[in-house]
Amino acid sequence: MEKETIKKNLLEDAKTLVNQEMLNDFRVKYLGKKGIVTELSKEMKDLDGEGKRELGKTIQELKSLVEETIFTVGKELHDKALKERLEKEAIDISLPAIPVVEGGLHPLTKVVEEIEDIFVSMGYDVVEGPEVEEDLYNFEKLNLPKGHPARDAQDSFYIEDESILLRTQTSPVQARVMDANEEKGPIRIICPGKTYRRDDDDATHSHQFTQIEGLVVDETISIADLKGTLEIALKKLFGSQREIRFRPSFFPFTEPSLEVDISCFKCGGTGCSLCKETGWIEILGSGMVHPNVLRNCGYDPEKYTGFAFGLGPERIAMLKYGINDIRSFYTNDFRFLGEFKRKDGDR
Ligand code: 2NL
Repeated sequence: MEKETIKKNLLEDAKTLVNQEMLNDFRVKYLGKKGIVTELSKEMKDLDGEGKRELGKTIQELKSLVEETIFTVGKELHDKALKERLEKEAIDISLPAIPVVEGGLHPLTKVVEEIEDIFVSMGYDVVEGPEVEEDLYNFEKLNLPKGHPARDAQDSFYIEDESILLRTQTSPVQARVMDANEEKGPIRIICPGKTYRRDDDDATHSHQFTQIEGLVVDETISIADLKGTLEIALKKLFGSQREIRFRPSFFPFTEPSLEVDISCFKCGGTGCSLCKETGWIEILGSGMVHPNVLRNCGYDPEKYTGFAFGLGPERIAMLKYGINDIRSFYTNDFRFLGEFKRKDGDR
């Protein structure tokens, strides 16, 4: 075949290629074993000199044409297929989204973490301890010997016999820290956790509740440290405008003991339903660690003094969020728990 005709046909063929299969046939037709260009090269052996060089050039030109066509058309086909696939698989952003059920922190967790953060910022360690406790740590070491009238208010759940029980307060954790401290050196801790008392549940009582207690022990701790620390902590927790009031009280493990009130954060102290028209809200109990407690835990009360305090996160959360039934914290009603998602700029 005349080489000009071959070239003309080749270019005509190139225009008709619309899929990979045709592209393949096209390659075979020209460059295959019995392809047109292959056949043409067989004529080389009958030529010499100028003729050979000219045919060689022609063959090279035809080969390049076939290869370029395959490359260009191949790329076009690939791009077209990709474009079609992308269009077909495109996401319809006008469709309504599938709602994501987002969890949130439990209101008690929020209160506990907020208080932990305040005390950690003042250099306290957070310490946890066992919920199944020995009478020794839950009562004895805390100046509550057997037969002490204050034990009546802290009836517990007993394991096997009365010497092992569910802790009625978090103080045993602090007694354990003091006991275990070999150097009998300074202590600055906050102990949050679950506690248990044998109570009949109602709107304000729960047989299981949460407590946070704090303890500071060192050589020069005075009641001024107690007052200053609690004033700073409570202002951080309830706002710098709050006033703090200390009233004398009694706890078996502290002497003297102080009840701590803040000016009502709802009415500012003028009197309302939240503060029962008193202008004050009772927040925590505190005191100077009783010398017997220090001694029972291996600290010399002549050398060391300390202060301690305890508060109930349920009460704080109820006041803060206007919750009127303590049982709401434990019944896991999603409608209740959902109220606490993403509020007051929390995590
Ligand atoms: C309250 C009162 C209080 C303590 C807890 C404590 C612990 C040790 C030694 C001395 Cl190891 N005291 N804890 C002291 C005073 C009050 O809790 O009303 N809690 C809800």
